[in-house]
Amino acid sequence: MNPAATLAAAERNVFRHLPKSPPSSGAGNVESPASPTELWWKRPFVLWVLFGGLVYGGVSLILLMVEGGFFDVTVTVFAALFIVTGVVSLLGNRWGILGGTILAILFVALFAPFIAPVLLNPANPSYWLAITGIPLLLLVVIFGILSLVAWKKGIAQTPYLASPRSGGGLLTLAFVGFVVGGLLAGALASPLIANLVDAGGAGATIRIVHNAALMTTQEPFSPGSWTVPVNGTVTWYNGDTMQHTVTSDTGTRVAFDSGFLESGATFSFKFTVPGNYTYHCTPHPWMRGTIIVL
Ligand SMILES: [Cu+2]
Repeated sequence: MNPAATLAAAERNVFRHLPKSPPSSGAGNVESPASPTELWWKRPFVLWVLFGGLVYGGVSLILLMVEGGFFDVTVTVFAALFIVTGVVSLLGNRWGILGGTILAILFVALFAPFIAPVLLNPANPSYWLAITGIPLLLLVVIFGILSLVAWKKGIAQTPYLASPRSGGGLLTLAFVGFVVGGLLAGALASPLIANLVDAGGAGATIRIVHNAALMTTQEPFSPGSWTVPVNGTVTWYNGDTMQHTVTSDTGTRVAFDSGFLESGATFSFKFTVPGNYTYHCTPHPWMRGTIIVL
């Protein structure tokens, strides 16, 4: 056998196993981008991105509740819907992709006021969830919209949606790089920042202690009871890694409210009317303290 014939035989042997070139776009591809009989790992790459982003969002929300020790119905519903739409998207279902995209937009719009302060404070225990979850949801929105736009043509026939070796793959790589970087930065910076915040506030009267929001913390405002003369000023210092408020209970003779105090922030109030002033933290109403003005 001559060398050329050997080579040709070898080539036939190799290429025999490769799938045939995809059919040109047409009516046959309108219904489903991935036929149900197709092997799961051969599904268009974009479906894996949507699955990964949505399931990560759902699992993050569950972790947030487990770590924070709280339960919230809205958060639970979002977590469940994220996971369901993620799985349905992977199956190549158009409604799953539409649902997941709308869900991601709705979530960020609804929870932006809660997410923004967390993103600004790397000492916050939920920081890593926010800094990694939000870019992934953005990726879900970008790819969700692109998939819906390309649906008629077929996402398996759209190179940047079908294969990771494409512009879409590069975009995903950039986002994943940002997520990994965010996780590392958060993990490295948060203990340092927590220590710095805890070390500050020397001039303050009352400290909001580290882990003040945990129900097991005996004196979230320390000292819990403080006496000042009339016209005395009290200064609170937030030594915790998350936001708190100093807010008078309803019915006190003079109302006061610090608004949200970031880690390391202070709030001062001058008490001009004698009386007992009980106060709390708005997001954590079990955090309580008393000021006695004589
Ligand atoms: Cu609080």
